[in-house]
Amino acid sequence: MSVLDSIRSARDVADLPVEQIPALCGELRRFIQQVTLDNGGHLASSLGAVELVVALLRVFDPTRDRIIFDVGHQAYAYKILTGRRERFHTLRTRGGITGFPKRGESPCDAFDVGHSSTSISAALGFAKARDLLRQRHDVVAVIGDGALLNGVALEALNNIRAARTKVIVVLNDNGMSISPRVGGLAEHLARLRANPTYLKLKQFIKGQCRSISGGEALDGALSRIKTKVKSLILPPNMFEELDLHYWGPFDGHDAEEMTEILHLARRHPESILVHVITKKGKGCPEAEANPSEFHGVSPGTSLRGTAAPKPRDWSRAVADLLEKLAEEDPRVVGCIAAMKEGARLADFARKYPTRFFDVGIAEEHLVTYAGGLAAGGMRPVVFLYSTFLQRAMDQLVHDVCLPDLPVLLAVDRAGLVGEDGETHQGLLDIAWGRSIPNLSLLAPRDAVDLEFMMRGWLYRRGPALIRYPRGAVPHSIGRSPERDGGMVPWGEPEILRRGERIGIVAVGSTVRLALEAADLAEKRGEPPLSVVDARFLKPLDERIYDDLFASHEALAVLEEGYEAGGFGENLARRCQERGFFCRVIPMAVPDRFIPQATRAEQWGQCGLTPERILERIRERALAVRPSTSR
Ligand SMILES: Cc1ncc(C[n+]2csc(CCOP(=O)(O)OP(=O)(O)O)c2C)c(N)n1
Repeated sequence: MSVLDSIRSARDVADLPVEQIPALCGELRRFIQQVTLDNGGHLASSLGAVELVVALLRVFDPTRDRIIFDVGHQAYAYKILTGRRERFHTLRTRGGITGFPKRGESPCDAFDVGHSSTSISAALGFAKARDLLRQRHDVVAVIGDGALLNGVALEALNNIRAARTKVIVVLNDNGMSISPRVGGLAEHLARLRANPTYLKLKQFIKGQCRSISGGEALDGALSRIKTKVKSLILPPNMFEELDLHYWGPFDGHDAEEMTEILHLARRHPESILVHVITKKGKGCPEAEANPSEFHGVSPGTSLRGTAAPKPRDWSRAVADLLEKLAEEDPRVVGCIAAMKEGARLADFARKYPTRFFDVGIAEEHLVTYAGGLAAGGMRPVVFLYSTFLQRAMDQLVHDVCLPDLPVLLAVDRAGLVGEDGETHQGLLDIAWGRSIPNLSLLAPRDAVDLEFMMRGWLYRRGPALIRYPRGAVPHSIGRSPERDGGMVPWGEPEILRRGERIGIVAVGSTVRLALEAADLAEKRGEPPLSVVDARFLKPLDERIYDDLFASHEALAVLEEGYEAGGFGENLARRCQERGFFCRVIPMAVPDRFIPQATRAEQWGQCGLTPERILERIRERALAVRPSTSR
């Protein structure tokens, strides 16, 4: 029986003889690697946090203490050791173990996470609630060095003194975000990491730990540490300046040392930050050598590179166009928040190092920074995943759209994202984007329109948001040879097929689906359906839509976004207001969080299949047949 087999619950980790810990960590690593390569997920970060997780579970009781992981992408070992080993092979699949901690999945998951830098705020909240309810347990935030440099985390650090409570912050420092971390504070961390004074202090704390047996000895040790700290001439330390005691740096792969330090931190009377150094990808040579590539892997990845070559994706197409536009116009610059790899911007960054800005995980700053660049005369293209744009909505409204600045938001992973699940769905940008004055909202169906739109933005005024989904980019959809080269003008929808009484208006990624539904209707001998590619969700070409309302009894509207506040709802309202009898039927994502599954499964769950679209048209439109107003 392996050591891992003997672990049924977190309690067993605490009771494990110390000499078995290395074997446990090795087995955990192999298990995480195997499942993550098969199912996809966050490999390098989870491999780097194995000993840290084991140490946390030897010191804290996860059912009583609250351990809050930041992002949660490093918590696979935690999931496995807290009763989810048997189901771990279902990681990130439909109905399976989720890729991030989730309260509904286990009582050991203290907080739902996925977006970065929330752990210290949540920990402070938990600690305050504990104090007010007169409970006694520990609250621990485990945060990476990339996530720590985000505004939300810094706001929480700033609040620690005022909150007058106790939290333990474990800073898991691997020197990396997805790519190497960037910025002035990042360098501050590097200095702390390398500082010999702190190393001496570390030796001292370690010495004290070894000598501690009971409470009295601990008190003595702590006060000696305090005196010692004071007696040392310490270089500036941002944490100490914020009244947060700083201990470290420690070797995060020495589970025994980590256990000792966490025991001590637990008994320390005030809030404390324990700085732990780890290696991203630890134990897997390929991931250690290339932690960015193995940060997140897709299903079926092999360590020697992905088995099947992947088709060109939307991110690549947008990144290539950025390069083209940058060649043509020296004002064009690219801006991103720590997602260079996902957005395929590494080539651009190499080619235009002075015109590429990675601000770290700092979406709010990113958008306002782009506003400043635009006001100063540049043409910034801001790359954001739709889900992370949520962080920067105020900046988009206040710092870009209100001053009507020429910023292009390239919104990637817009729509259903698949295995990352609920936290990462990009379903709100249409509803929000539509409501913001001055912002043009564009959804290309293929690479041809993508280029037309990006170029169009460059030679026009004002901000625009262009949304595109995860996955392969079709070069061209529904373009007849005679029409090629003749693009439909800026702002207009494109009528791809003219049917009789019923039509489908499709947004971006759903155009192909609309064509498939129309093909299916034809195959079944039903009256031909019109298919319209909306292209521009805002502003709306009112004349063309009035014509469509007038000439159709029913129009289904497909979009990969929430139905509430979506494009379909908007068209329905408009149609009604203008007094047409056309029935507009929004077909989009229903009003709930959509859990992890493949993207195709999620489309199915939301009724976005040709069969279901025809059924819904039949149910809603053909049941009652009003006369048309022409
Ligand atoms: C608000 C937000 N922006 C971007 C991301 C994408 N993301 C996930 S993990 C990660 C890097 C985090 O770096 P760090 O905290 O140092 O952890 P590491 O991966 O190095 O273990 C990023 C940028 C996110 N989850 N949330």
